Amino acid sequence: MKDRRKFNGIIKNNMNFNNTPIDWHQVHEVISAADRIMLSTHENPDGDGLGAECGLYYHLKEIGKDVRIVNYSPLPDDYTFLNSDQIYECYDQDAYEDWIKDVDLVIIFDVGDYVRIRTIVDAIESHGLTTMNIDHHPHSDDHPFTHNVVDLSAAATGCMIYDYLQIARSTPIVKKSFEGIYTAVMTDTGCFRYSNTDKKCYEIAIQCLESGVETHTIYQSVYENSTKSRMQLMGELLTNLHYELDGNLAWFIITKDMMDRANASKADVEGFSDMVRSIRGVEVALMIFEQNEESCRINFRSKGKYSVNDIAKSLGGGGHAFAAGAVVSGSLVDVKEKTVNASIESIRQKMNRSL
Ligand SMILES: [Mn+2]
Repeated sequence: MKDRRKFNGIIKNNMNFNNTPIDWHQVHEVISAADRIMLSTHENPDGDGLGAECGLYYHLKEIGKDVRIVNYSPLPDDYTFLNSDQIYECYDQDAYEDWIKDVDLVIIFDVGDYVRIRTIVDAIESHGLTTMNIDHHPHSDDHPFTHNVVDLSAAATGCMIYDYLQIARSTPIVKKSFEGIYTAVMTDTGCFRYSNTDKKCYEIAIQCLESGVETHTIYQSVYENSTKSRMQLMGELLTNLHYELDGNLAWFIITKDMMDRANASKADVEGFSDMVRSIRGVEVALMIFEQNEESCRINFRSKGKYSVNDIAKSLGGGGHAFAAGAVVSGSLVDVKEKTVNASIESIRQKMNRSL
């Protein structure tokens, strides 16, 4: 692997703003020096990763960079409104080899964990590409990135792109960038409702409106666009909720059979934990989603009284304090027992402590 400190022939100090005040001018220096730039986000991308990509893409395109957005997963249907210029590409090793090998800088958004860009990691490693992580998830100091730019206080990665564009541009941020940034902020704050919603989110929203973004259309595209499969699945899981600890914890299962019966896709499952968390008295919602016979995806949402990323971490995952998840190997029966027990135990301790 080539020396990570080398960048365009110049030895540079690697940046590591690991939740320390970010000097966006340093970030700007690195981005400015790169010609060919690849933007990427985690598998099964959400509005934040996709929106951050879109926000930066239109800026880099405008200033003449050879920029492409290459993701491991295809664009989810809900976000096609961001893709009128066909900016989102889906990675394929053979098709991209030629372009990727000469990439000067890979900027990865909202990834949480490097491995969540899946096989794109192999391309980065095999060509020794320079990487920049821009994220609001926690990362350890021995992270694998050349440059690390983390702000845990940012409500969305999209807010960080807004910060960057403020210093990078002498002209106002263009509407197409703002459409991405608005999508990022709107989705990661649950439409300006979650506890991470701060003054800056509203400031960004005002800027978006002033630049002509049709915020209601973005809302409808993301939130009023449910498939019938999703509704059928929702009906089934709502009649099978389990409550523990006097209703402080609510959990539910989505089996492969349920998915098949509803003819549902992974995207149809998004947001179910948030919905269950909205029940009165429920502090933590837990979803157990059977992926196959060997593993389940689990997802925690907390109202803010009890942290859940420690539970996710103990099961091999991670995330934010109040929104976390993991992929747990084992049959559904095993994962259910392990996960529900660990959750009950952890939340019980936290409830006792707060008495
Ligand atoms: Mn995010």
